[in-house]
Amino acid sequence: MVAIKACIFDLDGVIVDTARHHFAAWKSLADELVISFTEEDNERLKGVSRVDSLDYILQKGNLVLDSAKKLQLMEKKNMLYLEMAASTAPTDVLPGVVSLMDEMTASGIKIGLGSSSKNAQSILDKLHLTSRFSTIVDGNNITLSKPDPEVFLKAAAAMDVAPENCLVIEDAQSGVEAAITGGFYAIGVGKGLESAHAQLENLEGLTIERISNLLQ
Ligand code: B16
Ligand code: MG
Repeated sequence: MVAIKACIFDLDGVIVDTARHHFAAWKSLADELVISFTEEDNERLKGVSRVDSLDYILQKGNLVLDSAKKLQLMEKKNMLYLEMAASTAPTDVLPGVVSLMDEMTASGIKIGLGSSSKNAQSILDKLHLTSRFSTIVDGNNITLSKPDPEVFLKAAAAMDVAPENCLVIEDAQSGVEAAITGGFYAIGVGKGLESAHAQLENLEGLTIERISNLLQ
């Protein structure tokens, strides 16, 4: 029997579908730079930091830019993203998230956030979810982005729970890899996340009992 004492949620793509805004913003920037940017590229960038995402796109286009220009492009991408995410509201929380959090809190399972995004706090505020978290670790608190496990290790340490007693819920290949490397249980949401302990299409109807069965 797996003893889960804490659950670390990824943000973009797990709690809310802001992943589509990240894609649209990077796509618009890549179009401007005349670099092709596909859904497949986007899959690889999920969970990856802003700077690493830009480096990936520039490398794809064989484009070398100085750090001032790169900073300018990252600011532009973030402005686009923030414009698109501005209307994010509690009704955008993905199905199944709130009921799972309610059940976990009632059962004494701590809830943490492990996101690469520097915008995580403002998105959680827009969703009215901030008070549900025992700890929030995001792109502002880490030096290495997923697939490095730093973000999850910091969240687990803040909740005083060992990785082997902690579940990570992720939609990104980089995030699942980070969780597995860090010694966590991982549930992947979406496709192509075979290295997770279990894969689900979405969180609708997910309960603690079902999680226990999935992780057996
Ligand atoms: P920002 P997550 C990640 O969030 C996104 O999946 C990824 O697309 C984005 O590049 C990264 O955050 C950085 O976001 O530019 O807002 O700092 O999935 O780890 O919650
Ligand atoms: Mg994600």
